[in-house]
Amino acid sequence: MGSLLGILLIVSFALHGSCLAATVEYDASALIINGQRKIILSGAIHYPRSTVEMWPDLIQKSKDGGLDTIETYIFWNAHEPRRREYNFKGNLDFIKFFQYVQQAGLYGILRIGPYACAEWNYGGFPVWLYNIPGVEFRTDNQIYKDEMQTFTTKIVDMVKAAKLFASQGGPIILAQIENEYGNIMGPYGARGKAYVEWCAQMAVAQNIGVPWIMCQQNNAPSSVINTCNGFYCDQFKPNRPNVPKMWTENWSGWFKKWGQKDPHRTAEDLAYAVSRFFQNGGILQNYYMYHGGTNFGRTSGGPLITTSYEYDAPLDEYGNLNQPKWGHIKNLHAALRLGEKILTSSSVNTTKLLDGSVELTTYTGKQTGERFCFLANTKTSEDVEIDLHQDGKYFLPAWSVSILQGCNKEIFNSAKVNVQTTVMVKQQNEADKPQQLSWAWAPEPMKDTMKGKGRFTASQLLEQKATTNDESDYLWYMTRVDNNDTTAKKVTLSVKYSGQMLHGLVNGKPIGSQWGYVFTYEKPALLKPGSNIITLLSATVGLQNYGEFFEKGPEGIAGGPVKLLIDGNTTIDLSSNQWSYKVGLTGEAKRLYDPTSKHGKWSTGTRHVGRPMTWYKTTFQPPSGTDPVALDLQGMGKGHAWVNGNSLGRFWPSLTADPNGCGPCDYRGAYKENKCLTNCGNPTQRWYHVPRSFLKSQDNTLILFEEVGGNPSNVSFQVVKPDIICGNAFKGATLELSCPGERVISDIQFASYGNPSGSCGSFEKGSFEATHSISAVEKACSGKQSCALIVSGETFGAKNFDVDTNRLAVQALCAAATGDDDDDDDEEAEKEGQPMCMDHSQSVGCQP
Ligand SMILES: *[C@@H]1O[C@H](CO)[C@@H](O)[C@H](O)[C@H]1NC(C)=O
Ligand SMILES: *[C@@H]1O[C@H](CO)[C@@H](O)[C@H](O)[C@H]1NC(C)=O
Ligand SMILES: *[C@@H]1O[C@H](CO)[C@@H](O)[C@H](O)[C@H]1NC(C)=O
Ligand SMILES: *[C@@H]1O[C@H](CO)[C@@H](O)[C@H](O)[C@H]1NC(C)=O
Ligand SMILES: CC(=O)N[C@H]1CO[C@H](CO)[C@@H](O)[C@@H]1O
Repeated sequence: MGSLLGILLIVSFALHGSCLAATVEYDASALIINGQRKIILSGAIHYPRSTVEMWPDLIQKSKDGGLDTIETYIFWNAHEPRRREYNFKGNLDFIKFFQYVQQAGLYGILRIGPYACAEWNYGGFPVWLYNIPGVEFRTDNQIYKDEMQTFTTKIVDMVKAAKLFASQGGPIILAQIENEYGNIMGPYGARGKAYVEWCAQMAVAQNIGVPWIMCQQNNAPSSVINTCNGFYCDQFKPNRPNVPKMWTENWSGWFKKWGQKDPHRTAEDLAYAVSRFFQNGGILQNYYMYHGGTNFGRTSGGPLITTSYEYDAPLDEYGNLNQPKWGHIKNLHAALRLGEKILTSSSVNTTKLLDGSVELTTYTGKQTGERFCFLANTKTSEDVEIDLHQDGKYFLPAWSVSILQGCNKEIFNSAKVNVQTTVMVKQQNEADKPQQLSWAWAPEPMKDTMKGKGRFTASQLLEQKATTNDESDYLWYMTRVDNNDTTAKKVTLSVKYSGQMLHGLVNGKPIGSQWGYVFTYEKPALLKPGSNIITLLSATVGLQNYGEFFEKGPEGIAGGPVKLLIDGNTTIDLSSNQWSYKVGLTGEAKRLYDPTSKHGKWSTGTRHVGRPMTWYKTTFQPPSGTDPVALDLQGMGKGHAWVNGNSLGRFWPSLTADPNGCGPCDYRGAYKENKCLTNCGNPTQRWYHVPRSFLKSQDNTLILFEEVGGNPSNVSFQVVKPDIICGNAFKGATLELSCPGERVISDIQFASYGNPSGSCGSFEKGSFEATHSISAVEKACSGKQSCALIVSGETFGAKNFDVDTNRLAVQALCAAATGDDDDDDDEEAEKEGQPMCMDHSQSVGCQP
């Protein structure tokens, strides 16, 4: 950390002219905005993964959570779906997104890329770019560089026109060019190095008046700042002195793939990683993701990324607080802010205590001499008690960091979560009459493809995205095979396949389906005498988004080979047969997903149950109120859903996660994406977000395309609402409880101050408990939207056993704020000064 003491080379990026303009400068220990030395606490929210109507609330909740900056990628393929045809409408209006950021008084980080990765379809690259002859991505290739420059310039010009760079008085303090190229650069050799230099030059020449960053790029040229991405970045060092240590992607959780379990990253471990980063001299950190959201339409990356991109982020897919994570890092942010002045202008001294696994880092303000400390226990299983003599004694749980204000007062510990847990559930809205949806269905017309009739032919097996331009998930491959015998012949159809779902039919009869990524499809079939038609339907589920040369990664049958195996020892290679092709579904071409489409032969009746390649349609009444809406698709197979013509994304509830491998989750020890898994044995994704803005008060239409066969009888619209809330706080902390939405705390099901055990949903009273545990909580909280309690022996009448390890555990319900008489009674009783003693089925005693 000696480099922090080095000469401060200040690089100025101000554009001159505007009086509102802010300068953004930096040195090794601060980002300096208008002369103010700052640490930056940022969160990623990708504008296309929510709706315009959700943005202000998401941004406000980020601000309430203690962030000062919102970061987003720019998604090239969404904005330029066809070359030089741009789309910045609706939730692609990133200018409006940054304007909301500005209105909230926050900074912005603009990651142009234009390669995004981000589990986004094809990493954000347009497929037309791949289909330009001679192009090579992310290397010293003129065609690619020209396109990248054209798009980058377009975005920069739009931002400039809207005056959104800080240098123009706007919120954007940093911009990013390229993205994590350093991870994959090796194989690109000298051309890769030349490309990185070019990226930096091209970016800097845009003259935006704020610094450019390049993440994961050790050789980043000196005109841009190299930053770190990862689960932990505390050991990261920028590639040259005098630049700040910045963490552009701190993975707050992990993404989910079809067929896999739900990953979780604990609040304790996330807070540990962020605390360690600032302990080790970090100055900017960005939660990836702060709100993950939804991969609407066909935007999910691949292979096989789910429609939900919740990411276990501090805000859930629907925009609700993910508690305790949101609140725990909010407390961390508040603690860091208290040290901001000292952290950004200080000398640093790190001391190792106890065999190097306990580290005390002291920041001492250069002018003031004020101190601010981080005390970390990096042991994965051993709690320690540390004596800092005149600065006090501290209990440090394993794998935790304490932040000590003045170096003598603990204001935060990453493993002590003093924040409520909110358990959210999806349920039919109790306020509404149950509704039975009645379904109409229409078969996907397939007479042509069953007979081998396509739109064009080729005597080879074509690569899928090159053929479809990614206008659809679906590509039909069809050919004819003659059986020269006079009897039916048993064969095996073998296809070398690059993914992700392959359906085979012989003479219109299904022979089987198989999914995955790069596998050999082998199914037995029967050839009748004479001419036979082989029909193969390939479906992509998100194009590859990561890796060196990933853009070339073939999709679909791509060269095959496709073979017939006969009698175990004869092989007929069909790869250079005459193949007939059709891109997409007839229903897509006829816009059957659009309720105003006049096409489609819809019928009623139950013959559709289990039928593959079927369109479904129903009308529905949306749930009343303002809670977020989720569509429960249990019973359906795989396909795509639309509400009033708006895509909810792909669905695949028939695919379940491995039943094994879930279990207790220990926050201690380095996080990996296969740690702390849930949802074993359940559908990978059963619920699909229906943003309220997609709904009308009347005449709503839900349309499903079902590819593999399902049963819509259980499909229903539900609301996402709090079930129970739990609070857990140690002595000395303040416990805050609040109910989301327009709800109040209605029923204190459990409250115990002492040594209760268990966790939310299963708390148990310990060997001792303060008598006023329940009554004090009821008095402070019942009937209120939120409440705060100082956790002390005094509050609960427990002066005689008020040991430091005491904690308060509370479990309560949230109820609608109006029309609930019980709550009113509570309030009246409170006014009269009588502590309420209600009969709670799970309460452990109430002795006011
Ligand atoms: C760093 O801290 C140690 C232990 O408190 C102390 O002995 C040492 O003098 C300090 N070094 C500097 C440069 O302040
Ligand atoms: C039938 O005969 C043709 C022409 O000889 C040959 O190309 C084809 O592979 C044969 N079909 C089978 C199934 O053996
Ligand atoms: C291979 O084919 C020949 C001729 O059709 C047949 O006699 C033989 O039994 C086959 N061998 C195996 C292993 O199936
Ligand atoms: C519908 O739900 C009921 C009750 O949970 C269940 O028994 C039935 O199997 C479900 N049907 C389908 C098609 O999922
Ligand atoms: C190197 C790497 O895999 N980076 C990925 C980290 O995770 C984020 C979000 O999941 C991706 O966008 C990065 O590409």
